[in-house]
Amino acid sequence: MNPSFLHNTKAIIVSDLHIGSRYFFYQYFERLLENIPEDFEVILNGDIIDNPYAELKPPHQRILDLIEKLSYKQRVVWVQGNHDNGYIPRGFGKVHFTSLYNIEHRILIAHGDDFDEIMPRNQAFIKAFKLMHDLRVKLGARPVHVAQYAKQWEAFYKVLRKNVMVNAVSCAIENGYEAVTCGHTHYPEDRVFNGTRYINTGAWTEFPAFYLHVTADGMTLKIMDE
Ligand SMILES: [Mn+2]
Repeated sequence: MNPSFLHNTKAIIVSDLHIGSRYFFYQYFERLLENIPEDFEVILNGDIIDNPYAELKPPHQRILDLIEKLSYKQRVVWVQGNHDNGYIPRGFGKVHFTSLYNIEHRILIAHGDDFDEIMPRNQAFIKAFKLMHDLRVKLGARPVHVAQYAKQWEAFYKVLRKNVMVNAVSCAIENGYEAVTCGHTHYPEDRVFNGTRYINTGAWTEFPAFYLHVTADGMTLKIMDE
């Protein structure tokens, strides 16, 4: 078979925009959107909206409007995460909502919360953690997203990251994918585990932000730092 026929999808994959969160770097994301060629699929891999029920400030609403606009020109896929699970805005352009996606069996695309066995089981811990984080911000520390704050607890954070990666890779292998991409951990990384490539696209609540660039030639985790 002709490999260019097999690998003809071009795509940009991002995760964890957290639109509505005060930490969302909307200016950088708007710049990325403006520069995506029309022959690329745009795949939004979960936690795109921080809180589906909160009202959005104009620059954040603008990003949603731009995504909707884009969906009339090119394929836009919104893979749901834990923050935007079940969120399907009415009449939201031609955006295709799903809980799981893939590109030609090359890469499995999942937000990652389904692979996370740690966070959902530790609701009490997370509550306490958010409380500590809020308190710290109130006491005058530089405000950061709670996930960024969690990175200071290195051992805990490592376990969390690894758990998502191990389960994501097992799922990719079981279903015959060469690679898997997730978000959820807010930790960008591109590595090989058990012979399978695992790419995490990080989060747009931290600088620099990342996106996965997929073409016939390969997949590259790119940095958006200007
Ligand atoms: Mn997230």
